[in-house]
Amino acid sequence: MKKFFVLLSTSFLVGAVTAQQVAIIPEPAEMIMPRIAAKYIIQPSTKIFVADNSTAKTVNYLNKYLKQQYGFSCTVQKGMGNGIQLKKNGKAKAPAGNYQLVVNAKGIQIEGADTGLFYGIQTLIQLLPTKAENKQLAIPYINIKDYPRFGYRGLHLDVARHFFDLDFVKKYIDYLALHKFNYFHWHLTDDQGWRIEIKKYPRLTSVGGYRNGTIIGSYPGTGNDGIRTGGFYTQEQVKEVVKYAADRFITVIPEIEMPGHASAAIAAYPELSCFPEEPTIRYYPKGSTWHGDSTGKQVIQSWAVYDDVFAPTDRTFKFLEDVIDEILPLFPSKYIHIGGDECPKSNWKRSAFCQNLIKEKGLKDEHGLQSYFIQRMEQYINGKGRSIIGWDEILEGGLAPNAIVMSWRGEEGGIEAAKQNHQVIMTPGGYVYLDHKQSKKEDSLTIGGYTPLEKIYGYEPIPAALPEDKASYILGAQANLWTEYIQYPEKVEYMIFPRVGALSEVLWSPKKKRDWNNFSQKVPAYFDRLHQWGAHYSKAFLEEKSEAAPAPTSSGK
Ligand code: TNX
Repeated sequence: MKKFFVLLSTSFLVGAVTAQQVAIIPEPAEMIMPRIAAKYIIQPSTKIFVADNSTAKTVNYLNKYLKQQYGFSCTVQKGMGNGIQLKKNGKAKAPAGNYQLVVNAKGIQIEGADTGLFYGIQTLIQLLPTKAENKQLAIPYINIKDYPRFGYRGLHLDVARHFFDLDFVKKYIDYLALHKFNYFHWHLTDDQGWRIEIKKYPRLTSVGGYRNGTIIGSYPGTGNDGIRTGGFYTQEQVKEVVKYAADRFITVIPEIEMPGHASAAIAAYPELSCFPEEPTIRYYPKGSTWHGDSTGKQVIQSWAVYDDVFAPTDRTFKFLEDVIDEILPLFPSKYIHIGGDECPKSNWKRSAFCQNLIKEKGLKDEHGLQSYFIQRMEQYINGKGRSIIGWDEILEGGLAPNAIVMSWRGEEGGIEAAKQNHQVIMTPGGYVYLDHKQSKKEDSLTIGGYTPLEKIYGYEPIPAALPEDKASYILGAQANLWTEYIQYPEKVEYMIFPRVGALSEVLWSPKKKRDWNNFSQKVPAYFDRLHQWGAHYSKAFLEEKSEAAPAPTSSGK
């Protein structure tokens, strides 16, 4: 294979046409174009050649894409020939996901193991014009050798603060696939809603799945919309999503929050609280307006963090273990996210039961109790052959022995965990929180923060402060989309695009290939591509640029 490349690089030159003609995001590791701008045409008569049925998932994906976008698909044939040739490598070479794509007079040849072939198709998709001319798709001769830099390339979606239906979740997964992401972190439970059916505890969704209103505007709000809202996914729907993702080589990681962010579960089963008799309204922010019944335990209608957290009782653990028992068969993922973030300790301080437990177990304090909580759940989940992921607060009071840490409060948690030889996924708020605004003059409400495209593009997942021999503990990074201020799908798209494109390059492309100038030149073509996909996106990148240009003076000079 090496020889092949040497040969090509002598007869083909890296042409000046590269940047103009081709705008692939994420940027491939190696890309060579001939000086002569020849093209191969894909049309309805083009055949897709495969060795056997084992590539069916990927072939079907391509044909569905062609049909959806251009109105035709191609016949699949066994064997070799002039057309689109998928060559499946039996044994995957490292790094997983590598592939080679060649376009020449004979057509398109894509070679790789399973995942690699799929990524090759993703690259091919971005070589296609955004519109077909007479059902013809001309693509430039090219030679690409590509592989991902990081093994974990994640995107998260919070469906608890606002619920998004099955169709949109699938669309979101499609967006991940188009950018060569391989993990979808599904934030399924929080104070404002429980979104996954658990058969043993039906009230989790019948009660915990809905709230009677939502604050209006920025926290603590200027009022309450008084609209009952919510929803949940049935286990059958969850299976559908997991399969949909797997067909796109994406693993779905479910997140079940504990011990904090548990108000929706507590509304359904008050006995999970340290103080089952205390009404939720007692914990509600003074500045936020409540709508409807305020007696007893309720699903929260405002944002932020709540003191009414899970009590670390045997009853709670039994409940959580039962939940996990229903979660595990639905999600084949090796990783199960159990939250662990932002758990206020005030109720544990007030609770005689908790104070006794701290003494009985010889724990230092409430942080020790949080650590005990997470470790006990880790043990249970490890016992079922899975690993836990937790937000970086799980470091406080001692890290669970096999836990993977998601570092969100900056890079420090990640650095600390890696130093303790724990695997880490970087999600630092200042760089990869897609709920932050991307323009200084954002026209819709956001949570705050300012993370323009250039900032996320400049993010480096391996912290400079990390000793070199610990770098391999950084599995990759993930962008998070918290949806307090994101009520509908169009806004989800607007918030993630084009920033997801920038992150995909951070995670996929070799470090030395990361070049802001090159990326920013690709942005207009990326906008066309997003438009083709029917996705909404922010044009802040263009606005900020024009803002940076000198303003004309009144004399016109
Ligand atoms: C912090 S990041 C949270 C979320 C909020 C988010 C808003 C994390 C582990 N917890 O509950 O939605 O900030 O940006």
